[in-house]
Amino acid sequence: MEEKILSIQTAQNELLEKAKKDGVKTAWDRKVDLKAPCGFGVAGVCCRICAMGPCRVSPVPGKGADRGICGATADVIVARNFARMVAGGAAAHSDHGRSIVLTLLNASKDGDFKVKDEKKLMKVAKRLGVETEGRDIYDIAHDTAKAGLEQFSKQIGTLTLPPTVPEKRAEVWNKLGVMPRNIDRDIVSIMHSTHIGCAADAESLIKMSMRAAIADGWGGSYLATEFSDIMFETPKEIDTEANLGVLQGNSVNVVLHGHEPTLSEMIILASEDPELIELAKAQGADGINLVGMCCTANEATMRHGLKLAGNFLQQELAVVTGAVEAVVVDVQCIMPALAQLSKNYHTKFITTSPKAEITGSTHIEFDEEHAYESAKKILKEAIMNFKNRDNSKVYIPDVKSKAVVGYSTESIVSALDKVTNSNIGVAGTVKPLADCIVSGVLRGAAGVVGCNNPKTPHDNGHVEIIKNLIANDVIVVATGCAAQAAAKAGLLQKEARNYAGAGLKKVCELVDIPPVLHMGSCVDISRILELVGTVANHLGVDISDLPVVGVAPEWMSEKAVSIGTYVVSSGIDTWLGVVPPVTGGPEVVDILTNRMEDMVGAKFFIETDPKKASEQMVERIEEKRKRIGI
Ligand code: BF8
Ligand code: SF4
Repeated sequence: MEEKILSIQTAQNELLEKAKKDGVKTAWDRKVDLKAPCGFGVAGVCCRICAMGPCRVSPVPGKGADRGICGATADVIVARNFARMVAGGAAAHSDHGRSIVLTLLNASKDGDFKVKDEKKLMKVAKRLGVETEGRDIYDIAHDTAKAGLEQFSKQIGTLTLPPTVPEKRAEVWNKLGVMPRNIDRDIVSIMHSTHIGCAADAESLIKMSMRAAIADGWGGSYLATEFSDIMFETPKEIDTEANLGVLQGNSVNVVLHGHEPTLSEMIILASEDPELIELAKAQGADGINLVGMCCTANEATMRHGLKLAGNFLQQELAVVTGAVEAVVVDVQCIMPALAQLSKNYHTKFITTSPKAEITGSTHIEFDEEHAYESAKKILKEAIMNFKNRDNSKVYIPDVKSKAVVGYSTESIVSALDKVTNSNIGVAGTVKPLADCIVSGVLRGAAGVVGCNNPKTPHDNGHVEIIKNLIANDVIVVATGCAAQAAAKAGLLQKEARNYAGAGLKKVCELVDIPPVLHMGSCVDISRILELVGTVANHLGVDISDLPVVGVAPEWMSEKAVSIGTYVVSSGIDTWLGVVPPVTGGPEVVDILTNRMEDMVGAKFFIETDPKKASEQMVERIEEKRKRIGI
C-alpha cells in the first residue's frame, strides 16, 4: 500500500517535470505566478456587490476601516460572500439535477434515453406522489419527471422531502425556519437578500445559506442521483482501475471530464459502435480507450467500471502525457487552462454544453434529441486526431491501482444481505450496519468527500485521513475527487481491509467489501444522506445522534461549500481541511464553528493538519457514542 501511495506522487512529479520540459504551465505553476493571495480575500472581507465599492474592510477589529461605504460590517460582508458561495454551489448541483430530470421527461422506448431501472422509477414515482398502478412505464416516467420539476419551482408549500429525512430532523429545520420552499427559490432568495441594502445580519444570512443548501442536498442533488439511476441504472459493485496509467499507448485515448452522466453514457455506448471501432483501427490504433476525469468519471465508473484517469488536479497532467486524442467536457470543474494547454500537444479540447463554452476549445454541442449521433460525431473527432499524435512527446506513467466501486445504498444493502441469512437479521435492510455500529464493532462512519486544491499536497489529506479512520474501525464512504484519491492509493481494494482495525476488518471480510466504499460523484452525496437517514430511521433517532462525521480535506469549489452546509444542517459534524474565506467575520466564524451546534446539532471544524483532523473526528465519534449510550 505504501508503495502505491508513493508511486502516485512519482507519476505526478514525472509529469510535472515533463510539463516543464515541454514549456507548459499547470495549476501549480500558476499558483506560484500569482504570488501570495490577497489578505482581504482570504479573510472574506472584500465586497464588490455594488459600484460604490469595492470595499475592503479590516479583518482585524480596531485596525483600519471597519465598515463599507453602505455601512456593512466585516461580518455582514463575510456572511454575504459565504451565502453567495452556497448559492453558486447549490445552483450548479441543482441545475445538473434539472438537466437529468428534463432528459427523463423526453425519454422514450425508441429514443436514445430510456428507462433502465424500473424498480428505481417506481420508488421515485411513489415518493413524489405519482400514480403507478397499471400504467405504461413511460407515462409514469414522464409524470415523475414533471413531479421532479415541481420541486424546482413550486410556489406553494415546501420541498417534498424524501422519506429518508427523519421526522426529528424535519422538526429541527421547521423550528429554525430553514425548511426549503423550492430548489430555485432558495437560491434566488440568497441573490436577492445579498443585493446592496438588503439582509445585514450574519445569522439570518447563514440560515438562508442553510435553507438553500438543504434544498441542494435533499432536493437538487437527490433528484440528480435518483433520475440518473432511473435512466442509467442504480450502481452495483464493479471493478475498475485508477490513475494516469489507464491511458494506453496505441489506442485512441478519450478523457471524459465534467459532471452530467447524459453525455458520458452516450459516448460509452458510441464507443462500442463497430463503425467507430473500425475507424479507429483504420487510423492505426488498437481501439478506443475511454477514461474518466472528475465526477463524470465517478458517475460512469459506478455504472460501467469506466477507468479513472484521475481527479481535479490531474486534468492538465492527462494532456501533458501527450497521449490523449481528446478531452471531452460538459460542465463544472473544467480548467479553462485546458484550451491553451491542449494546443501544445495534439489533444482536442471539446466543449459540448452551452452552459460551459470555453474560448479556444472546439465546441461541438451535445444535442440530446440526437444524442447517439452527437456522441458519435464527438468520438469521430477524437479518432481522426490519432494520426496527429507525436510519439516523441508521449509519456504515460506506468501507475495504476485496482479498485472496487459501485456502492449505491441499494448495493450496500444487498452486500449486507450476505450476512443476514446466517445470523444478523432481516434481508434488504440496513439492520446489519446499524447493529455493527450499535455493538461497537464499527465505531462509526465517515464521509470523505470533495476536491483537490493546490494549497494542499495533492491527495495527501484524503489518503492520510482515510487511513487513520479505517485503522480506528471507522468505515469510510467516499465521493467526488476524494473517492478517486482513495482509488489511486489502493484503498478501494478489498485487500485494503488489512489496513483497517480489527472490527472493521471483520465486517469487511464477512460482507466482502473494501473498508472504503465509493458512493459516486459529488451530487451522489445524496446517497450518503440516504444511507445515514435510513440508519437513523431504523434506530428511531435523528441523524445528529449517529456517530457519523464528514470531511472535505482538500475542498476548493462553491459546490463544496453548499455540501458542507447541508451536511452540517443535516446533523453531521464536518471538517474542512482548507480554511474557508470567513476568518474576517468573528460572528460568522462563531456561528459556523460553534452556534450551529445549538441550531442543528452539528458544526464545522476547521483543521488543516490531516492527522489532527482525523484524531478529532475519531474523538467526536466516541463522544457521540457516549452521548447516546452505545
Ligand atoms: O463535483 S470534488 S473538484 S469534480 S467539486 Fe469538482 Fe470538487 Fe472534484 Fe465533482 Ni465535486
Ligand atoms: Fe461597499 Fe456596501 Fe457596496 Fe459592498 S455593498 S461594495 S460594502 S458599499
